[in-house]
Amino acid sequence: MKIGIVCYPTFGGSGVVATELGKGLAKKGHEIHFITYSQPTRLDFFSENLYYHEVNMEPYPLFAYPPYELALASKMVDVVRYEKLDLLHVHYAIPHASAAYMAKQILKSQGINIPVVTTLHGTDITLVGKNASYAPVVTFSINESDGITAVSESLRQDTYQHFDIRKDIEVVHNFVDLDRFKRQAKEHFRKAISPMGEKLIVHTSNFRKVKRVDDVIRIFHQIRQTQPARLLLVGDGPERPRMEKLCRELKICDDVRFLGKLDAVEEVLSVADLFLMPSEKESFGLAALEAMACEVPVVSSNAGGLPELVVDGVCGFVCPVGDTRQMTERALFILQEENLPQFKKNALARAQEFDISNILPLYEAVYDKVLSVKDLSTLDVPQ
Ligand code: GMT
Repeated sequence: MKIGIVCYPTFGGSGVVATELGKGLAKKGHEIHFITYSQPTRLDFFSENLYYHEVNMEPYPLFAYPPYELALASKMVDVVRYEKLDLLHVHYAIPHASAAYMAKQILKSQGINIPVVTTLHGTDITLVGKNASYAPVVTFSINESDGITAVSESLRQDTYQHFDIRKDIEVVHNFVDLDRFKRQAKEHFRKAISPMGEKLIVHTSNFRKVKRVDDVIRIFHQIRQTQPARLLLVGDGPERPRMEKLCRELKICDDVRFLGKLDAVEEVLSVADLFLMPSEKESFGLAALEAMACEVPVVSSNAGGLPELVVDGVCGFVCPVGDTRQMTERALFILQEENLPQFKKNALARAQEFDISNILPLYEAVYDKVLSVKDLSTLDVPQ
């Protein structure tokens, strides 16, 4: 198949899922065309089946807000037409689903029928999408998609609840490439960070409010009163200055390292004992899955799709959003020497269920389905 993938090329989970999906499909022999405004973060190598088309924006003094959606739709038209794509798969509804709708209509006027699959990732529904500024367009463009997927059952339900959707939404969970995300021997790194054998606790996010990084720091502060530990924070974002201030107030700066945006997050996860994800909203929790693949148990909130990933009491614990006391108790339980090895083993076993090889065929099935409907719609039906 020749597939166009539209996504945000940045560090966010939706971009990661889209890029890894494209890479996985290319390995299986599909021809993948990424259409984005810059090279996706994890697409930094050459492969014969992978193509990249940059969306160009012409600046003009009149444009207080450059019309990205129009440039994107025009690029989609171009790529579908000249690369003869079979379908478009857009990740994150805003503005990708509506740009795809526009491209589809333009192509239709040129006699080309291109099916569109939209994957909903989370905040496009639970936060930004349901805002009145976007909701009518989001509702319309989801309904106009030929296939719709959501990354968890929770997100599927949220979508039906907040929008008037009249089509089936299929759940296709996030996935992980276990060849990349696996525990590596990084003992020298561990020794450097925890010279006295302190337990290593990791959190990865884009430091937005919705991630509740302050809960991470407060949980760590409480853990540290019982258990010697260090906290590694991977990622960056708007909340970081506030978090640095909080560490200073709690006088824990010496035990907290802000590592910034790291590409090789699996190296940090390889030395971790525990991963914290206390998010306010989390449609799936890809970062937690990547941690589990590296044999790191997770203490998370019960937001969104997290309970679909973290099996309570088996590979970690799921606690009410904001209940830092319960999260601390659960974390201390996991970190006990007699419990930790089993939790680590269970974390890996759970992650294996979400291996890319199990999830990719589900997306291929969605593609087959929309293409078979397309084939029927292009048949010449006698009048
Ligand atoms: O979590 C983020 O802030 C990034 C965000 C995104 O849209 O890029 O991630 C969302 O999509 C991921 C991949 O499907 C999910 O694993 C995350 O749970 C989801 N984030 C939220 O719902 C907050």
